[in-house]
Amino acid sequence: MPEMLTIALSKGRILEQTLPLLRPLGIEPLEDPERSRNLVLPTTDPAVRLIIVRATDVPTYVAGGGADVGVAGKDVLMEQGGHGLYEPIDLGIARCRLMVAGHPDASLEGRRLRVATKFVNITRRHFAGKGRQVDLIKLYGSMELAPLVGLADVIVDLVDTGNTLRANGLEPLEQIADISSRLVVNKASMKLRHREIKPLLGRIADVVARRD
Ligand code: PRT
Ligand code: MG
Repeated sequence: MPEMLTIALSKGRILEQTLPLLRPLGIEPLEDPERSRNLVLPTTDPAVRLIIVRATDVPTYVAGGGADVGVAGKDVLMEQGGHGLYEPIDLGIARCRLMVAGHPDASLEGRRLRVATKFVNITRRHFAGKGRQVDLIKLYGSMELAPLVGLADVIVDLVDTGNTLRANGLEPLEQIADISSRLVVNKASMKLRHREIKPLLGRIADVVARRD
């Protein structure tokens, strides 16, 4: 039997929105991934299995050969650098925007800004590009809290509906990037397993194109 093709996905919106792209290819998990405790899930295609990892770990698994293919947010790829990966398809799923946000009266000009975020690399680059030095405050979640309690002047976070910001009295101040999820491919797999991966990419690209 040829080696299994392994696809790395994360629970939540990426899994939810990727499964409909794989279904037309005859790839469906044999058990409910959101409920199963198994981290390796066989699919209806005996040559394909899914592995379930943290969203921020998808690039690491794929670059390191733990998976041949994966789905990762562009935010994660921008933050981590996307080294050792091909990024051939914009899947157009899990869309959102990466924004600077703060109190409506927060000024981005003037004195040195304190910026709370989990995206420290993106944030440093963004402000450096505007010739601004900022004090970065690395957080792992609940960024919206930081300006409320005076820990930071502004935050850099993902925004979809804007409800989370509004609920905390914050608003978007500046857009950094449009975000969607990308199909990423291990570089060695692309070469060595070209005969399996090339058609898979083609069929996924077709499903994505038919949706727009
Ligand atoms: O949640 P966990 O800590 O396990 O990991 P994760 O947050 O990295 O994973 P997940 O599944 O939440 O996000 C995976 C990917 O989905 C991200 O890397 C983005 O590319 C994409 N995505 C799309 C989003 C959102 N939309 C989004 N709205 N990721 C997070 N959010 C959060 C945002 O951080 C904020 O807390 O939702 C909140 C804002 O939403 P609105 O609708 O209130 O504006
Ligand atoms: Mg999350």
